Amino acid sequence: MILAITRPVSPSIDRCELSHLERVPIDRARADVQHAAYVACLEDLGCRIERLAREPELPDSVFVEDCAVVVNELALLMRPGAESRRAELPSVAAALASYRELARIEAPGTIDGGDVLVAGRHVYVGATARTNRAGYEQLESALAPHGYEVQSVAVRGCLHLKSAVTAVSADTLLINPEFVSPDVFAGFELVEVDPREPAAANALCVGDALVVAAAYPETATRLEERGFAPRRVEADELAKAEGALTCCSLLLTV
Ligand code: CIR
Repeated sequence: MILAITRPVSPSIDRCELSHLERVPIDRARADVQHAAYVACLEDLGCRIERLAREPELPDSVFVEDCAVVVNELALLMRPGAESRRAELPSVAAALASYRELARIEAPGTIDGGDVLVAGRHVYVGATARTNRAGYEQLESALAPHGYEVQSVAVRGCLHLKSAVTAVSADTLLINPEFVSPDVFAGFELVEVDPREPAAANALCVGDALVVAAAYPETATRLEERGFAPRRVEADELAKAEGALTCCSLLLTV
Protein backbone atom coordinates (compact mmCIF):
# COMPACT_ATOMS: atom_id res chain seq x y z
CA MET A 1 0.00 0.00 0.00
CA ILE A 2 1.22 3.52 -0.80
CA LEU A 3 1.00 6.11 1.94
CA ALA A 4 0.75 9.75 0.83
CA ILE A 5 1.74 12.38 3.36
CA THR A 6 0.16 15.72 2.47
CA ARG A 7 -0.51 19.06 4.12
CA PRO A 8 -3.21 21.61 3.33
CA VAL A 9 -2.32 24.95 1.75
CA SER A 10 -1.12 27.55 4.25
CA PRO A 11 -3.21 30.73 4.53
CA SER A 12 0.10 32.60 4.19
CA ILE A 13 1.01 31.01 0.81
CA ASP A 14 1.08 34.53 -0.69
CA ARG A 15 4.38 35.02 1.14
CA CYS A 16 5.94 31.91 -0.45
CA GLU A 17 9.52 31.77 -1.69
CA LEU A 18 9.86 32.55 -5.40
CA SER A 19 12.96 32.12 -7.55
CA HIS A 20 11.97 32.10 -11.22
CA LEU A 21 8.43 33.51 -11.17
CA GLU A 22 6.98 36.98 -10.65
CA ARG A 23 4.80 37.24 -7.57
CA VAL A 24 1.11 37.29 -8.48
CA PRO A 25 -1.84 37.05 -6.09
CA ILE A 26 -2.80 33.49 -5.19
CA ASP A 27 -6.49 32.70 -4.82
CA ARG A 28 -6.48 30.73 -1.57
CA ALA A 29 -9.92 29.21 -2.07
CA ARG A 30 -8.96 28.02 -5.55
CA ALA A 31 -5.65 26.65 -4.29
CA ASP A 32 -7.56 24.76 -1.58
CA VAL A 33 -9.95 23.27 -4.14
CA GLN A 34 -7.09 22.20 -6.38
CA HIS A 35 -5.20 20.71 -3.48
CA ALA A 36 -8.29 18.80 -2.33
CA ALA A 37 -8.74 17.42 -5.86
CA TYR A 38 -5.09 16.36 -5.92
CA VAL A 39 -5.50 14.50 -2.62
CA ALA A 40 -8.76 12.94 -3.85
CA CYS A 41 -6.92 11.73 -6.97
CA LEU A 42 -4.27 10.05 -4.81
CA GLU A 43 -7.00 8.45 -2.72
CA ASP A 44 -8.75 7.25 -5.84
CA LEU A 45 -5.49 5.66 -6.97
CA GLY A 46 -5.48 3.63 -3.77
CA CYS A 47 -3.21 5.71 -1.54
CA ARG A 48 -3.82 5.99 2.17
CA ILE A 49 -3.60 9.68 3.04
CA GLU A 50 -1.91 11.04 6.14
CA ARG A 51 -2.78 14.73 6.45
CA LEU A 52 -0.41 16.91 8.44
CA ALA A 53 -1.84 19.88 10.32
CA ARG A 54 -2.16 23.15 8.43
CA GLU A 55 0.72 25.55 9.16
CA PRO A 56 -0.61 29.12 9.07
CA GLU A 57 2.82 30.68 9.57
CA LEU A 58 4.75 28.54 7.07
CA PRO A 59 3.90 29.82 3.56
CA ASP A 60 5.40 26.94 1.57
CA SER A 61 4.39 24.11 3.88
CA VAL A 62 2.01 22.51 1.36
CA PHE A 63 5.12 21.44 -0.58
CA VAL A 64 5.99 18.55 1.75
CA GLU A 65 8.22 16.84 -0.80
CA ASP A 66 11.04 19.25 -0.05
CA CYS A 67 11.36 18.06 3.56
CA ALA A 68 12.43 14.47 3.02
CA VAL A 69 13.62 11.77 0.64
CA VAL A 70 12.06 8.43 1.45
CA VAL A 71 13.36 5.10 0.16
CA ASN A 72 12.50 1.62 1.38
CA GLU A 73 15.47 1.53 3.72
CA LEU A 74 15.15 4.92 5.43
CA ALA A 75 13.73 8.44 5.43
CA LEU A 76 16.33 11.13 5.03
CA LEU A 77 15.24 14.51 6.36
CA MET A 78 16.40 17.35 4.17
CA ARG A 79 17.75 20.72 5.23
CA PRO A 80 15.94 23.08 2.84
CA GLY A 81 18.00 25.72 1.12
CA ALA A 82 15.48 28.44 1.99
CA GLU A 83 15.71 29.17 5.69
CA SER A 84 12.02 30.09 5.82
CA ARG A 85 11.24 26.44 5.10
CA ARG A 86 13.23 24.69 7.82
CA ALA A 87 10.46 24.90 10.42
CA GLU A 88 8.39 22.62 8.17
CA LEU A 89 10.55 19.65 9.13
CA PRO A 90 9.51 18.59 12.66
CA SER A 91 5.96 17.64 11.72
CA VAL A 92 7.14 15.74 8.65
CA ALA A 93 9.77 13.94 10.73
CA ALA A 94 7.17 12.96 13.32
CA ALA A 95 4.95 11.46 10.62
CA LEU A 96 7.79 9.56 8.94
CA ALA A 97 9.16 8.18 12.21
CA SER A 98 6.28 5.67 12.33
CA TYR A 99 7.36 4.10 9.04
CA ARG A 100 11.11 4.48 8.56
CA GLU A 101 14.37 4.87 10.39
CA LEU A 102 15.25 8.57 10.17
CA ALA A 103 18.51 10.20 9.14
CA ARG A 104 19.18 13.92 8.67
CA ILE A 105 21.11 16.30 6.48
CA GLU A 106 23.05 18.56 8.85
CA ALA A 107 24.52 22.08 8.46
CA PRO A 108 26.30 23.28 6.42
CA GLY A 109 24.51 20.95 4.02
CA THR A 110 21.40 22.18 2.27
CA ILE A 111 19.18 20.13 0.02
CA ASP A 112 15.54 20.26 -1.03
CA GLY A 113 13.60 17.08 -1.73
CA GLY A 114 12.58 18.61 -5.06
CA ASP A 115 16.19 18.28 -6.15
CA VAL A 116 16.33 14.53 -5.58
CA LEU A 117 15.06 12.18 -8.28
CA VAL A 118 15.04 8.54 -7.24
CA ALA A 119 14.70 6.23 -10.26
CA GLY A 120 15.20 2.64 -9.19
CA ARG A 121 18.69 2.43 -7.68
CA HIS A 122 19.74 5.66 -9.42
CA VAL A 123 19.52 8.86 -7.42
CA TYR A 124 20.04 12.14 -9.30
CA VAL A 125 20.63 15.29 -7.26
CA GLY A 126 20.19 18.74 -8.77
CA ALA A 127 22.97 21.23 -8.15
CA THR A 128 20.80 24.32 -7.63
CA ALA A 129 20.56 27.41 -5.45
CA ARG A 130 18.79 25.20 -2.85
CA THR A 131 21.18 22.24 -2.82
CA ASN A 132 24.88 22.57 -2.07
CA ARG A 133 27.82 20.22 -2.30
CA ALA A 134 27.77 19.38 1.42
CA GLY A 135 24.11 18.41 1.17
CA TYR A 136 24.83 16.23 -1.83
CA GLU A 137 27.75 14.51 -0.12
CA GLN A 138 25.70 13.76 3.00
CA LEU A 139 22.90 12.31 0.91
CA GLU A 140 25.37 10.14 -0.97
CA SER A 141 26.88 8.89 2.31
CA ALA A 142 23.41 8.02 3.60
CA LEU A 143 22.20 6.20 0.48
CA ALA A 144 25.28 4.61 -1.10
CA PRO A 145 25.58 1.94 1.63
CA HIS A 146 22.09 0.77 0.66
CA GLY A 147 23.13 0.21 -2.94
CA TYR A 148 22.03 3.51 -4.49
CA GLU A 149 24.16 5.15 -7.15
CA VAL A 150 24.10 8.88 -6.46
CA GLN A 151 24.98 11.47 -9.08
CA SER A 152 25.06 15.27 -9.09
CA VAL A 153 23.31 16.93 -12.04
CA ALA A 154 23.61 20.47 -13.40
CA VAL A 155 20.24 22.25 -13.70
CA ARG A 156 19.54 25.61 -15.34
CA GLY A 157 16.55 27.92 -15.60
CA CYS A 158 14.26 26.29 -13.06
CA LEU A 159 13.91 25.83 -9.30
CA HIS A 160 14.62 22.13 -8.77
CA LEU A 161 15.85 19.08 -10.64
CA LYS A 162 12.30 17.73 -10.56
CA SER A 163 11.09 20.88 -12.33
CA ALA A 164 13.26 19.57 -15.18
CA VAL A 165 12.84 15.81 -15.08
CA THR A 166 10.68 13.22 -13.31
CA ALA A 167 10.09 9.49 -13.62
CA VAL A 168 6.89 8.45 -15.39
CA SER A 169 7.56 4.72 -15.05
CA ALA A 170 10.37 2.46 -13.88
CA ASP A 171 12.32 2.95 -17.10
CA THR A 172 11.02 6.24 -18.56
CA LEU A 173 11.70 9.86 -17.62
CA LEU A 174 9.78 12.98 -18.67
CA ILE A 175 12.30 15.72 -19.37
CA ASN A 176 12.71 19.32 -20.45
CA PRO A 177 16.09 19.29 -22.25
CA GLU A 178 16.35 23.09 -21.88
CA PHE A 179 16.65 22.70 -18.11
CA VAL A 180 18.80 19.57 -17.79
CA SER A 181 20.97 17.60 -20.21
CA PRO A 182 19.35 14.37 -21.44
CA ASP A 183 22.85 12.86 -21.73
CA VAL A 184 22.91 12.40 -17.96
CA PHE A 185 20.13 9.81 -18.04
CA ALA A 186 21.71 7.08 -20.14
CA GLY A 187 19.80 3.83 -19.90
CA PHE A 188 16.37 5.47 -19.50
CA GLU A 189 13.74 6.00 -22.16
CA LEU A 190 13.06 9.74 -22.42
CA VAL A 191 9.88 11.64 -23.29
CA GLU A 192 10.50 15.33 -23.95
CA VAL A 193 7.95 17.94 -22.90
CA ASP A 194 6.32 19.96 -25.64
CA PRO A 195 8.57 23.05 -26.06
CA ARG A 196 5.53 25.31 -25.54
CA GLU A 197 5.10 23.79 -22.08
CA PRO A 198 8.47 24.21 -20.36
CA ALA A 199 7.06 23.56 -16.88
CA ALA A 200 5.44 20.25 -17.86
CA ALA A 201 8.26 17.91 -16.82
CA ASN A 202 6.93 17.46 -13.30
CA ALA A 203 4.60 14.45 -13.36
CA LEU A 204 3.73 12.20 -10.43
CA CYS A 205 4.02 8.44 -10.58
CA VAL A 206 1.73 6.63 -8.14
CA GLY A 207 2.45 2.93 -8.42
CA ASP A 208 1.59 2.11 -12.03
CA ALA A 209 -0.51 5.26 -12.48
CA LEU A 210 0.61 8.65 -13.72
CA VAL A 211 -0.74 12.08 -12.77
CA VAL A 212 -0.01 15.21 -14.83
CA ALA A 213 -1.02 18.86 -14.61
CA ALA A 214 -4.01 19.72 -16.78
CA ALA A 215 -2.29 22.93 -17.89
CA TYR A 216 0.04 20.99 -20.22
CA PRO A 217 -2.16 19.14 -22.75
CA GLU A 218 0.46 18.89 -25.49
CA THR A 219 2.86 17.06 -23.22
CA ALA A 220 0.03 14.81 -22.02
CA THR A 221 -0.62 13.92 -25.66
CA ARG A 222 3.04 13.05 -26.13
CA LEU A 223 2.79 10.72 -23.13
CA GLU A 224 -0.37 9.12 -24.54
CA GLU A 225 1.42 8.55 -27.85
CA ARG A 226 4.06 6.66 -25.89
CA GLY A 227 1.46 4.40 -24.29
CA PHE A 228 0.82 6.22 -20.99
CA ALA A 229 -2.65 7.03 -19.70
CA PRO A 230 -2.08 10.10 -17.55
CA ARG A 231 -4.75 11.45 -15.24
CA ARG A 232 -5.03 15.23 -15.28
CA VAL A 233 -5.40 17.42 -12.23
CA GLU A 234 -5.68 21.22 -12.10
CA ALA A 235 -2.72 22.70 -10.28
CA ASP A 236 -2.22 26.14 -11.82
CA GLU A 237 -3.03 28.06 -8.63
CA LEU A 238 -0.33 26.16 -6.74
CA ALA A 239 2.00 26.68 -9.70
CA LYS A 240 1.94 30.43 -8.90
CA ALA A 241 3.90 29.48 -5.76
CA GLU A 242 6.40 27.64 -7.99
CA GLY A 243 5.14 24.25 -6.85
CA ALA A 244 4.11 21.36 -9.07
CA LEU A 245 2.68 17.88 -8.56
CA THR A 246 5.45 15.88 -6.92
CA CYS A 247 5.96 18.71 -4.39
CA CYS A 248 2.57 18.25 -2.76
CA SER A 249 3.09 14.75 -1.37
CA LEU A 250 5.59 12.35 0.08
CA LEU A 251 4.80 8.85 -1.19
CA LEU A 252 6.08 5.78 0.58
CA THR A 253 5.35 2.09 0.46
CA VAL A 254 4.08 0.85 3.84
C1 CIR B 1 9.81 27.27 -2.80
O1 CIR B 1 10.35 28.12 -3.49
O2 CIR B 1 10.43 26.61 -1.97
C2 CIR B 1 8.33 27.04 -2.97
N1 CIR B 1 7.68 28.27 -3.27
C3 CIR B 1 8.05 26.04 -4.05
C4 CIR B 1 8.58 24.67 -3.74
C5 CIR B 1 8.20 23.66 -4.75
N2 CIR B 1 8.70 22.38 -4.41
C6 CIR B 1 9.14 21.50 -5.28
O3 CIR B 1 9.25 21.79 -6.46
N3 CIR B 1 9.56 20.33 -4.81
